[in-house]
Amino acid sequence: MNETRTTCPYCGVGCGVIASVAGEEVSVRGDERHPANFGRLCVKGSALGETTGLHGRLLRPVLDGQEVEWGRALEAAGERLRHVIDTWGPQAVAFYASGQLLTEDYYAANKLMKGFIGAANIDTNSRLCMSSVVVGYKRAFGEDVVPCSYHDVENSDLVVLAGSNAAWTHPVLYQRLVQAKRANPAMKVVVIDPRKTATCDIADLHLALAPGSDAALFVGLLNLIQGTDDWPIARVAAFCGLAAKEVGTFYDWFMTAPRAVTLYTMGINQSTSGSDKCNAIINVHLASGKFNRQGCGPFSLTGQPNAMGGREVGGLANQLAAHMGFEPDDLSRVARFWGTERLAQTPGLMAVELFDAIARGEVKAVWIMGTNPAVSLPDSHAVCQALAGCPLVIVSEVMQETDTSRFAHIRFPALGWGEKNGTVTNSERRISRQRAFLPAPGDAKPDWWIIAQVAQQLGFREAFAWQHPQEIFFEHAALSAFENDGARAFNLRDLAALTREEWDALAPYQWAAGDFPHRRIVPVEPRLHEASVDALYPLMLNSGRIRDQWHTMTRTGYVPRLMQHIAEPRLEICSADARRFALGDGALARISSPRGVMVARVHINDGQRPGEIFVPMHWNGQFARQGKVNALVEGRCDPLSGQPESKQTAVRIAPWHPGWQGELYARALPELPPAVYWWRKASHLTVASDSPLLEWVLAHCGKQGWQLQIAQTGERCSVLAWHNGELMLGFWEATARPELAHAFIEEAFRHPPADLAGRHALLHGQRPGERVDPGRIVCSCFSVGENTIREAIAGGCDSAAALGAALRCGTHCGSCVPELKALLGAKR
Ligand SMILES: Nc1nc2c(c(=O)[nH]1)N[C@H]1C(S)=C(S)[C@@H](COP(=O)(O)OP(=O)(O)OC[C@H]3O[C@@H](n4cnc5c(=O)[nH]c(N)nc54)[C@H](O)[C@@H]3O)O[C@H]1N2
Ligand SMILES: Nc1nc2c(c(=O)[nH]1)N[C@H]1C(S)=C(S)[C@@H](COP(=O)(O)OP(=O)(O)OC[C@H]3O[C@@H](n4cnc5c(=O)[nH]c(N)nc54)[C@H](O)[C@@H]3O)O[C@H]1N2
Ligand code: SF4
Ligand SMILES: [Mo]
Repeated sequence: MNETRTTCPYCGVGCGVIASVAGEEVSVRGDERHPANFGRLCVKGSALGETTGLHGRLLRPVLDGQEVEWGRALEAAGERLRHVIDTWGPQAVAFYASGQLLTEDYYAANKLMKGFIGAANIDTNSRLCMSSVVVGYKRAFGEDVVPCSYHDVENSDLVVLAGSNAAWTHPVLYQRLVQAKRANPAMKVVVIDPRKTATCDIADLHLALAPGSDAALFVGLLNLIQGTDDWPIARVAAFCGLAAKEVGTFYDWFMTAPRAVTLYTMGINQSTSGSDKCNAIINVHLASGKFNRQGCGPFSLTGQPNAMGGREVGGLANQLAAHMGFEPDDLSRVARFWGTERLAQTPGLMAVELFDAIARGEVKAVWIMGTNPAVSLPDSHAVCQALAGCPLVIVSEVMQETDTSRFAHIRFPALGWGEKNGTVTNSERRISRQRAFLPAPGDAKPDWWIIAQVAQQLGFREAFAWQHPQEIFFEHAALSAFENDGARAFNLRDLAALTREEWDALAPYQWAAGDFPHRRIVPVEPRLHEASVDALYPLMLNSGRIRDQWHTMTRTGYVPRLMQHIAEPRLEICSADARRFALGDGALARISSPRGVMVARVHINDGQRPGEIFVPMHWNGQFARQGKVNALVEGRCDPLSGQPESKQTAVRIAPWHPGWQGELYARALPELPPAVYWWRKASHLTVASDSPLLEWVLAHCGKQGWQLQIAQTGERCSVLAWHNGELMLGFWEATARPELAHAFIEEAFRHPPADLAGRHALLHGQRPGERVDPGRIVCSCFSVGENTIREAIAGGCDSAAALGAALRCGTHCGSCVPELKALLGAKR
């Protein structure tokens, strides 16, 4: 069996993975030698082997809806881009890239746009994610350099997690923290988040502050450190909606801890004052001296696997390249290095303004690579309209159908994880190799190759003549070192001389952060979010991630194991608000803002503050009808960073009682009539509508000539459709949601029940005999369901460890332990 050391393509922890291929089977395990994870993987990482199949993959170039050869697709892209540039100038072209591209891809895209097309209109989804952080570090240190490493998190006395649900979003780093705290019980953990999240499981203090109020908390702390009194504790507590005592405890701990590290992510960055919040955090570390030594510092965690690589390359519209900006010296240096006379001279359009410019017709051609803006940008109806009206949309994708690729005139099939070859940089500035261990499927090609080919079509031959990603890496490393007398900390001089073999074998490499010679405390005036609730829109909507899904679900949404934990868009709301808005647990609700509407299932959770609800960011048109939260979010941005306020939107909410609810299983899922709401699960669709779907299902089966088995009792009906002894479709519908033995139904599609009794039980959606349905899956690693866990608790298991011993749940990646504890708590 062949084993390949590579890197996980999900979060910014950047875990090392060992992949092995045996026939069609791909299996993965953690790489014990990788310094990010030392062998651990989370649920998503462990399920990587289940994502490498070719289901739904885009395998051929598509031009105006027709599959074509590469030559034709590249020529068309070249001609059409050339036409736009010749007619309207380079400013009419834009690239929208991604922190999930490899460094080599990113470098190629940045060089083509800024260096040769000659405008700086290349922005990326990192604008929605890390751009406030970049402003924060640059203002404080003069350069975008992260001053911490993972071992600082383990070797600290106080770990503050601000706006981070690391237990679900950076799970392996969180598990490292769990272990460190176990080894050193004196270590304290503070979680700052309006919601009580899984991360709070190990918190000694949870500050459930008012949304958007974080800056005051840190400005108050700075006041205390510096002995000034603009923001005394009482003022901070009032601003943040916290008790003065809680604030006081946090300040005490920070002041007395010999070492402290603050981890911060989207609860801080995704804000109209995100840059200031980042500086408010950095300030307390600089002022207290808890900086640039072990166990200390302001540590922004990157979200995507190569968000940091993108920052190194300079792939944002307001950076130039390799930690250089648009100052005259930098412009001259980069122009000489690239050998170009057309280098962009001024910053380009940032994501939200870029799509506004497309809507206004100023940008006439956009090339989207490795991101799904129709889902992930705020105000997604406006984004879709902009794309629908754009004369030239090019999309480089691994998947055939996404909400964004619907608008593409040209689709380029890209290689995906396991097929592509290059480097990524994680949160702690560590460069790791992603290595290919699968053959290129169909006509799919590496992103860098596609970019280089289009560049050649545009006439830029020598500058894009690379034959291998190592050549691009070499150039990138050389640029970082070019005329670098130490003024730029980002310097890969040591890697610029690697041979192809050495680059192939490159072990994880962390670049040095330097000594931070320029340190600045940036004055911050705390501000709240700009979204404001009123009588019409009385609730604040927060959005973010769930444990087992990755962003717009293109890769995780089809993996049954990952769809079990949370299978529908769900709305978390406290019980008082649920009563106030007449919402029952498990019922459906419509959430609306002035921008749009979505439907989600109510999940009552008293870890939500009154007046605030939470909805996952993941669902979209491929997985649900009206399940997309960004349809509601407004495109308000931080003026310095351009990062949108994705975490706060004023909304209203109303129960929706559909007349009918059902579950539809089919070998090939049909397209449903427009009035039906649906949610795609691993194996079937859940449906809801105001009038019954039964007749439509019968007509659909009739058209196929299938044999029908129907049962109707009162308001409940069931349909099985058979063809040549095989089950083709199963449908259950009632006025309330039918309870079914889902695993039994799934089995029946592979092995239909042989006897009559079995078929009868199947028709009623029940398993013959009385085996309990395992219920909602809590532990994805071992597929252990909530009902099974409750049963074990009733049978005497009284701790997470006891449950683990009995059922194995929680014993692999550990991500479900907080939920196990919640179930144990509910019992008591
Ligand atoms: N499972 C999973 N993991 C992921 C990803 C994924 O899609 N799925 N994506 C990756 C990416 S790209 C990113 S950027 C990271 C994001 O990682 P995180 O930032 O940890 O994830 P989020 O869920 O977006 O938001 C974190 C928390 O911010 C809180 N929050 C909201 N408003 C405020 C506020 O005003 N103040 C404070 N203090 N907190 C607030 C939310 O309640 C939420 O719990 O995750 C990475 N890891
Ligand atoms: N409301 C709200 N909105 C948010 C957020 C939030 O918390 N709340 N978070 C924001 C953040 S932090 C982020 S990072 C974004 C993420 O949002 P997106 O970047 O839009 O999400 P992804 O699903 O990761 O999109 C990646 C796309 O690239 C494709 N792809 C995968 N591998 C490759 C490859 O190798 N090459 C190419 N060419 N394509 C590939 C995938 O199929 C997918 O369609 O969402 C942002 N939007
Ligand atoms: S923690 Fe992040 S990098 Fe590590 S296995 Fe999980 S998703 Fe992959
Ligand atoms: Mo992100």
